[in-house]
Amino acid sequence: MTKRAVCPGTFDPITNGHLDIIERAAKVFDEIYVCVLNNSSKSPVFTVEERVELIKQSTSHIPAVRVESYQGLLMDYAIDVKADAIIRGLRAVSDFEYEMQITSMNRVLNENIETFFVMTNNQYSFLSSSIVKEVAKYEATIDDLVPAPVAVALKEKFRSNE
Ligand code: COD
Repeated sequence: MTKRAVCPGTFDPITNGHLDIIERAAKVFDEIYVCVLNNSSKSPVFTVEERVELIKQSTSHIPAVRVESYQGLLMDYAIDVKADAIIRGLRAVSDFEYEMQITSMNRVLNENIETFFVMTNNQYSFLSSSIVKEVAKYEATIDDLVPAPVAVALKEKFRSNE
């Protein structure tokens, strides 16, 4: 039976840390639905359409991946696409409290869709979209931190904001 997982996030923008989680999830699940959702505590720099496009370009080498966006609850999306699981990444203890909270809430909403955590790859343990944007703003090199299309988009974004 086909096993389908959702990899949800803000992805503002997708980094090599996100990509690593998606690639590793694709080794275990048959289909990965990467979904751009709204995190009400964040103010994204890239539009939803830009984020979806950057994820599509960055994951084109993984046939199991499909990229979408959704305006609403993650659990409603997971139910809509008939997902078996939700995949989240964990970097540090600091991630744990937030992840625990949203996982518990999602379990209240629907206890049949399990959340699985993938531990960060050591080389990406410090990496976040925020830190990448901060560095890119000052025109430092980010080429080893993000997929190539994202590096180009970040340079463009901050150049056009000057
Ligand atoms: N290494 C490993 N994992 C990483 C790394 C890295 N370097 N960087 C990020 N990750 C992981 C994060 O831990 C997370 O699991 C995932 O990648 C996505 O990260 P972000 O930062 O892009 O996305 P978030 O955490 O802002 O996403 C939050 C959601 C948008 C999923 C959440 O707010 C949500 O579900 N929103 C929809 C509304 C909803 O359902 N709300 C109720 C939830 S209870």
